[in-house]
Amino acid sequence: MFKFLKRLRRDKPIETPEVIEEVLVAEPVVEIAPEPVVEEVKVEAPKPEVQKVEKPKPVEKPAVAVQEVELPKRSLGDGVRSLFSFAIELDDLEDILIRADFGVDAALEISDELKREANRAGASSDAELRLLLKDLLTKKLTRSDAALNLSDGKLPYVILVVGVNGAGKTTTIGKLSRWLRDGDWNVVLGAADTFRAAAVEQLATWASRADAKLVRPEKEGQDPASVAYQTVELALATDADIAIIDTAGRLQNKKDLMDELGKIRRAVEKQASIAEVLLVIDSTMGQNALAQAKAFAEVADVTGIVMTKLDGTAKGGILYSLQEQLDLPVKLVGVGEGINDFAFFSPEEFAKGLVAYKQER
Ligand SMILES: Nc1nc2c(ncn2[C@@H]2O[C@H](COP(=O)(O)OP(=O)(O)OP(=O)(O)O)[C@@H](O)[C@H]2O)c(=O)[nH]1
Ligand SMILES: [Mg+2]
Repeated sequence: MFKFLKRLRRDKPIETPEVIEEVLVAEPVVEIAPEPVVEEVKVEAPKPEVQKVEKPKPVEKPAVAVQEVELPKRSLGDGVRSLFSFAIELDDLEDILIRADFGVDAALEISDELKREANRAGASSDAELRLLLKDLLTKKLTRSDAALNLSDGKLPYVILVVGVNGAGKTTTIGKLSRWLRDGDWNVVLGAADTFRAAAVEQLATWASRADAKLVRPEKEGQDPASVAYQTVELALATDADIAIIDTAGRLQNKKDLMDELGKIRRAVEKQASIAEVLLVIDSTMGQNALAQAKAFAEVADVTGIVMTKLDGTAKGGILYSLQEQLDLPVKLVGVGEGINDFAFFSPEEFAKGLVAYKQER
């Protein structure tokens, strides 16, 4: 399980000791005062003369005390549909993987590797092949950068959530917020999808279900960047651990998208750094998902992928293609519409689901 750092709450006892392995107070951060900046100002007439001006030293912020926590366990459960309702045949494997959207090259590579492994291990029964395939997929899907970047202690962590219409951004934000609240994180949400009143209301509903604070636009069509700014402002003012910003999915073209996300990013960065830009992808979109993801990855400095609706597709291989072709980690997955239908991406659980591997086989 991943370990994260959130703000140490001094005002109340820690209520869920089972998820908190140890409480650490961060080493006091030694902030090195910058060298005084010297500005040269030219004074005109009569003789040119140089005057030295010292800028005031920036006020040093006290280090935030943080504690190391795990987040409550959520599992993919039965959310991943198996590719094999029948015995695995090595000769059919490549076709099955192609049909499940693994992509032609990956399908060939995986099926060749499985054949070699099976030969080497003398494996031929269905149970043996399932185990080997599960292990092979797990190995290929495992990356060292799959954890959310919530560990550098630079609070509040700011997460931008991007993706096309209907991908599942708002739903994912609701699920993620609830999960963080369950781990006693303080969460602020920003409704930067400002052009549809319904979008704001949808996020408001999730905010109340998740017990998160919400920053809404003061009027319809307010500049999304100003909502993002106010969201971070509220997070700072209320000592929140995390600010999550919902963005619009329906921009006309790449340039509009780039401009809007760029503005939001700059507004956030006036007060905090951006911990994650999560790209939400609907896994039922098949190969279209790949094209969308590439377009977003080009303009949005994406740091991780959220694959939603894995429960609604028998083509889970799209996750594999995306991770491979974009060289970006899948960090979170959605496996239903409910508030708990959501998990960190676990390559092993995912591979088990695809292969219908059960321990007791
Ligand atoms: N089955 C299933 N449905 C999901 C999942 N995630 C989201 N949905 C559904 O997908 C639909 C769209 O989700 P939203 O969260 O509104 O998507 P969005 O990206 O915010 O859409 P816009 O605000 O229009 O850009 C809703 O009906 C959700 O309930 C999932 O993991 N599984
Ligand atoms: Mg939305």
